[in-house]
Amino acid sequence: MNSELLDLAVVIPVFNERGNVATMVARIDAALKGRRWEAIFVDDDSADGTADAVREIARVDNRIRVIQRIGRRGLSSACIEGMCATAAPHVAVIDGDGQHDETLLPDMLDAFAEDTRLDVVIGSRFVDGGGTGEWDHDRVAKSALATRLSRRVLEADLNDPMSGFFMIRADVVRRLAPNLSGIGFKILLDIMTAAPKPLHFKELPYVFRVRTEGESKLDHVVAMEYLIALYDRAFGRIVPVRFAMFSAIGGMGVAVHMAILSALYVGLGASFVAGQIAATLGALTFNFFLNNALTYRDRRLKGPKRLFLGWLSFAVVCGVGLIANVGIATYLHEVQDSYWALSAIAGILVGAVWNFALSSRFTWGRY
Ligand SMILES: Nc1nc2c(ncn2[C@@H]2O[C@H](COP(=O)(O)OP(=O)(O)O)[C@@H](O)[C@H]2O)c(=O)[nH]1
Ligand SMILES: [Mg+2]
Repeated sequence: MNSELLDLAVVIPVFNERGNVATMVARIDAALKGRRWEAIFVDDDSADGTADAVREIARVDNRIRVIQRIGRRGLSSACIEGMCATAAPHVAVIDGDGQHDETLLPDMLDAFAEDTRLDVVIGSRFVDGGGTGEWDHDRVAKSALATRLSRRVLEADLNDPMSGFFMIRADVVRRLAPNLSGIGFKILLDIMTAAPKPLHFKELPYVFRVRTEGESKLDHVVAMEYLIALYDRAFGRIVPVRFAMFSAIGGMGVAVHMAILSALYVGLGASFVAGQIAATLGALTFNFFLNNALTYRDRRLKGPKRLFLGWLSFAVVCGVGLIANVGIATYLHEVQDSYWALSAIAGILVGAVWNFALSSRFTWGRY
């Protein structure tokens, strides 16, 4: 390889990592001495000014770039965009918090030179010489379970399919990009399962380091994100994940409604109207908070004022949705009355799609 030519792009997904940016650049620079590389930080408009911290360095070092994404969140999609934004033939993905061992990068590059059939080189915690450093017990157990599940999905003898640290041929990523789900945080698993023919890979050991600056974004959502990614692989094209979650939560809302109504009306002898109003508000509130925590966890509304305004817009959207639901169902029922249940289901479907579309635009549209 001609040493004048750009050989590697290091893609660094970052979210609220301002305090880690300069260290990352210095470490990558030291690790890749003598190689032609560039680093692309992909930031999801972090409030702490991560993107500006990168720009400060980029003004004096043109190997450094930043992609600042507005209105979007997500580790996988950030990595995909970074990987597609370079002319380098190899791209590496590495966390921006220093937990991955950047001194492995030259070995990864050399592996491609040694074996031209290789598509991807993976930094692995679970081969000889690798390790998870000072992980707590809970995290080790969760990760082991997820690793086992993924190995089954993959049907490849890969020891660390959940690794977030790897290097891949850029043309391979670009070819697969249209088929990647881009959801969740397991970009490597996404890439490996999207490939029509199994990719040639090699694992190199490294030890996961302890984070010293900033905080982890993935700890508490790991298990759920993982299930979402599996769902998306299997059914995502038929019913999108978000709509499925929104509808499932809507279904739970019905149960909440009935529970409140029966408690007030049957249990406490309140009037039916009062019970119905209280139950509607209760179910609405339940749905709002659950959707805020799960369906829209990446755009979660926080703070009393935003939560209240969000709740209010959700109530308005669902109120209109209810009118649409009843209107459609009544109309269909008037046209033909033999399939009354179908009329009702059509009304519910229209209402659900309305609520989903409008609330994702107005309630969780901006943050
Ligand atoms: N652009 C972007 N980066 C993210 C997002 N979530 C996490 N990251 C970055 O991905 C890397 C790994 O995340 P981290 O929270 O350290 O995960 P952990 O090491 O598994 O606890 C870090 O550099 C984060 O800043 C996201 O939604 N968007
Ligand atoms: Mg980390």
